[in-house]
Parts: sequence; C-alpha cells; structure tokens
Amino acid sequence: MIAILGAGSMGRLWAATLPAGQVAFVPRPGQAPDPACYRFQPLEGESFSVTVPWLQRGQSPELLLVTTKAGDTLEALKDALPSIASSTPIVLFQNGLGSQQQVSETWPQRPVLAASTTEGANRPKPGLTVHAGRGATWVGALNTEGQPLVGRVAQQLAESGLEVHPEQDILGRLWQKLVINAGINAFTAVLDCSNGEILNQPFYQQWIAPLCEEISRLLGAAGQPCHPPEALRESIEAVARKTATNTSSMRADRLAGRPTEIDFINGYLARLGQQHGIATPVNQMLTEQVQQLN
Ligand code: KPL
Repeated sequence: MIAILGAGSMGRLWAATLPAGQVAFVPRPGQAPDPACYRFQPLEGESFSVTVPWLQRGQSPELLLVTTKAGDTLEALKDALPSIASSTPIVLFQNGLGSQQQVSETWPQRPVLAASTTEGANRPKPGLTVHAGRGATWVGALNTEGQPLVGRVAQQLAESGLEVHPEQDILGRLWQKLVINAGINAFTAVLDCSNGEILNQPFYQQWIAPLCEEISRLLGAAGQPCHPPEALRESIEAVARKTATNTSSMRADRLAGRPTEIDFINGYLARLGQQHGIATPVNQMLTEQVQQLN
C-alpha cells in the first residue's frame, strides 16, 4: 500500500496512475470519511473515474508520498506520522527548498527522500484532475536512512507508468528547479500573466538580470555548481518560452486564493543570503510583493 498525504493535483495524478487498489490518501484532521472520488483525464485517451480510499488506522503503508503544499508539509506530517511506522520511507514532492530540510531535521531517524518532477497536473474544475503535460520525476535520498531505499522507491513509483529516475544528487535537482521557479513564478503572480508573457514586461526586464546575479552568488554559497548570471537567465527564459501558455503554480495559487509557496522560493533565497552575508534585495522585493498579494 502506498499512502499519499496531500490530495491536490499532484497527489491525485499519482493516485490515478499507480496500480488501482494499492493507493490510499492519508486523512487530514476533519476530513470527510468518504473515499475521494474524481475523474482523471490522462494525456491520451478517455477520462476515467478514480476512487481512492482513506488510509485506515492500523494500516501500515510501505511508502508515504507527501504532495502537500510546501507551507503545509511540516504540520501535515506532525499529524500523520505518529500512526506510520518509523521505517516507512517518506518521499517529499514539495516545490522550492526549505520544507525538505525542515522534515529531515525534525525526523532524523526516518528515511527521508525527495522527488523533483516536471509532470504537469491541474484541476480545472472541482472533481476533475487533468494530466496536463508529460514530464519526468527524479527521486533521491535526503538523509543516510533514505539512501539504500532510492532504487526500490523509484521502481515503486515507476509502476505508475510515469517516467521515474533514481537520482544521486537530488539536492542539485531541487536547486535547478528552484532557480527556474525563482525566475518565473513570482513575476507571473505579481504581473498576473502566463509564463511566456513575463518576457515582454518592463517589470521582468528591469529585475531579471540583478535577480540572476543574486542567485549565481547564492549557488556558490550553497555549494552548488556555479553558473554565471547570463546562463541562469537563459535557462529561465528557455523554460518560460517552453511553457509560454502555462499558468505557473504560484499564479494559480493566487488566483484560487490559496497561500503561495513564495517563502520556499524567493523567500528561501533571501533567507539563505542573510545566513551567508549575501545581499538579496531583488529576492526580498519579489517575496514582499507576492506576500502582499495574499
Ligand atoms: O514549475 C513551474 C511552476 O509553475 O511551478 C514552472 C516551471 C514555472 C511551469 O509552470
């Protein structure tokens, strides 16, 4: 049994694609006891309905996927973990950085892994989850307890039929995604536009170069491979062009009135800058602007 904590778009994508009957959602406090039922639209073919039971007391999952928003993760796990065996691997799917470290520091004895995914999923209306874009998922260990389990966890996830790779340097992968999200998401939320539209906006054009300079210095301070600011800008803009018509996850959160993950993206970078004595005025400004939208 694979338990999934977080029944948003990503949780529903994995629940719909992993073998039926082997998945359960972990109930959150106050959640209705009925099983979760929704329609799922795969990339190809007809939509179908999915019914996912809630994990029952006493049921012991072999694997726990955590697909909550970054800001909810710690609290959700504090509620869920007391009834889950300490040997069960925890796989964190959160965007940005910061929440993964909080989890591995809070439960150092548990096997903690992280996943970085480029799969696209959304919920255009209540009761419907759409697999919107084919991607790939990399999974790797965040602590030594998780290390020997990477291959097995990657295999279990691959039973979904989605592309899954074991990853030795998962922190590096999370950083690569963080750089892209730091250069796109806040701009789309502040400007209320699609990913591609930021490129022509004066606000983006004014701030992207100094933002990339900050990120370039932070990468060095975090022990990540150094990239010049121009190369970071190129990779950010390549993704903005490739996903030009997408609504970013941060803009989607904002439009739906949900808290955003800004504290784990540009906010994380601003905090890291403070720790290392690196000035991060652009990350700070973007964080404050998005916080004011909430
Ligand atoms: O990961 C994304 C997000 O929206 O969070 C990008 C890459 C910006 C695609 O929309």
